[in-house]
Amino acid sequence: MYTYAITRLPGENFADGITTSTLGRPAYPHILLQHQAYRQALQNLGLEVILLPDEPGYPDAYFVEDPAIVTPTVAIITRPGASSRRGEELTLEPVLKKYRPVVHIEPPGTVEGGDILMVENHFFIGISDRTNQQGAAQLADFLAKAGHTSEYIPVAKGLHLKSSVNYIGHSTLLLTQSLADHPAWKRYNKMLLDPEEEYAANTLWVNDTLLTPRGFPKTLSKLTSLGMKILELDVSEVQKMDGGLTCMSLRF
Ligand code: CIR
Repeated sequence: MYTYAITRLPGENFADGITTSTLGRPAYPHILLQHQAYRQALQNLGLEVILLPDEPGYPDAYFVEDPAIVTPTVAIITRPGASSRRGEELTLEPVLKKYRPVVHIEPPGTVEGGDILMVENHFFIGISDRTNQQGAAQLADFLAKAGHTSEYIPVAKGLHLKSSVNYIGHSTLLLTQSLADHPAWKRYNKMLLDPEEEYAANTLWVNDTLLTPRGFPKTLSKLTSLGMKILELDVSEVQKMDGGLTCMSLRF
């Protein structure tokens, strides 16, 4: 069960962040409403939601999942592979220090939290354009010292590992068909996404409720079959910036 969620307000210039999406330029008033609904959903699930002010120099900084990884015993400040995102951690670190001892990924390592999938005591570390081998090795070392196991997964498609696979509780992973055959998932039940609904891989399991992006009916019906509580959230403006539900909070 999670107790806290750290979030950050999107800034007025959030549309200047990095994106590969062709869905169009997102609108500030809309993302503010979507972010507010997201925070409210987390609060309704019993989390204390900490809201940090926007960071005008860092238009992607509301994707707080990337500059840090929080485990039950330690917070790891990452070193994002996207150089424009280095520095987002400066105002995050003092907040994390209130809850956890803090350690750092050092150059030449790069890691972004979107590549890190925690499944109970085990961590899957995506090796991607944003997370390199040196960063992954440093992270694996920190995790081992904290009593966790980990393994590496190559990310061939999508921005981050969690763009394609997420844990939805009850020993089940929600993942794209292209990732499905990887031997790493053999211990888990697999729910495969329809090829035109791959964005819905970024579904967030919080305190036994699934937060899933609105607009993916096939995924919704598959998730419904699990019998868990499900909440659909509109994240259209977040999707336009290559982000999703997991990216906008650090949960611990
Ligand atoms: C970026 O490209 O870095 C941001 N526009 C999106 C980051 C999304 N974060 C995530 O999936 N964890």
